[in-house]
Amino acid sequence: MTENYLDIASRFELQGEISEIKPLGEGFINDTLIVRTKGDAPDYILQRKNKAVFPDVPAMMNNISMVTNHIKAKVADPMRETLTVVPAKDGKNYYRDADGEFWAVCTFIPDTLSYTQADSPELAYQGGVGIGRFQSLLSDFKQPLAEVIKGFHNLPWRFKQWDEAVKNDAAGRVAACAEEISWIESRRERILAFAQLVEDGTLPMRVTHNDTKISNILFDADTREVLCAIDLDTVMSATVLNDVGDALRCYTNTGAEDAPDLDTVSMSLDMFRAYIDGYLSEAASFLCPAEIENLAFSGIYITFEQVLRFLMDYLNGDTYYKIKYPEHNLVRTRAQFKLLCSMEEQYSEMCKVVDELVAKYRS
Ligand code: ADP
Ligand code: GN1
Ligand code: MG
Repeated sequence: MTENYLDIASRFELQGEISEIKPLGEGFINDTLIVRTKGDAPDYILQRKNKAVFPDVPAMMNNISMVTNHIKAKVADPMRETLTVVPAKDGKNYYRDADGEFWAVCTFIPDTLSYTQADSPELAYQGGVGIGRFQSLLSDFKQPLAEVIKGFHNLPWRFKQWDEAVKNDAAGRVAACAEEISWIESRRERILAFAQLVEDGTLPMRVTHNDTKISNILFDADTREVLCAIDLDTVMSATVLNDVGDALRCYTNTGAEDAPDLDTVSMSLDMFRAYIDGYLSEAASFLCPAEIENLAFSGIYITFEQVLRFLMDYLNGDTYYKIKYPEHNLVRTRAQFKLLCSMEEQYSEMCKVVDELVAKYRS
């Protein structure tokens, strides 16, 4: 066990004696560790929050505390149905070390299943239930939430960053990426037209998760049903379509997000149906017509955004996402683009599926 981790963990109000601290999960942004304790004391999740990505960690932790407290007051099992933030010994919900790094702890929820890829429609259905329920539990949350990452799913803002990245060509990769850059440019107008629905208020702001890939949901190991949404760093006020779109990007992909073999990547309409079915089982009652109308398109716009973000990071010299090898962000870009094309090809079928499912829940 690294001495430093033990020292950091000891700054928090933990029960029990620590037996082990080791890395957990596959996140691209934070460093996540599990803190095991002896005997009956709970285990914990210790995270170094990425301060390059989250410029105001205290505001982010405040968002997480407010939202989890709101959920706890409503659910049957408050220790399992949402995260529990563990305070530092000085009472703050984070600890800042001597190097200026920010750390946070939450209670580890035992007897849960966690996935990096959805492998069955049943799981996709449960994932949809999880995010629909998360939004529904927070539908009466009225306190203002900090914008933890400026313009996170705001496409006009992403295009501003994109234009800068292409102009600056920081890593000298623009010339070699002419084809990939054309994928973005040829869709700019269509995507910005959609973003207008957010700008003009046609799509309402609600409390949303904003990072809904399957690894950010826990499932109950006994029942295999969804338990709760975790990784709440990006909880903000936004359109619910960000959550649906990001989840569709993850759950419907027949391959990995970074599959080098593009033949493995496509959008599964069965997984699409299952996810939307689960989501609407919780959300049909509160969604407005404009949200319903754009459920299918949400997969396209968030997958487009992810192509842009991976490629932009590659052009910037890999400064944002953790990478495992030098061309990783380019491989991710190409795999996500293949998924985007598959969604575009199946768009009319996706719309039909949404219509059928809306009829099921609204009849
Ligand atoms: P990252 O920012 O690294 O993605 P996450 O908060 O998503 O971090 O955690 C990484 C993984 O750790 C999750 O996918 C899940 O498997 C596990 N995990 C995180 N928090 C908990 C928790 N409170 N209880 C049980 N498992 C958890
Ligand atoms: C990041 O933190 P993690 O690994 O759950 C990213 C998401 C991307 C995702 C791509 C704060 O999620 O927006 O969609 O990688 N999170 C942040 O897998 O940028
Ligand atoms: Mg995560």
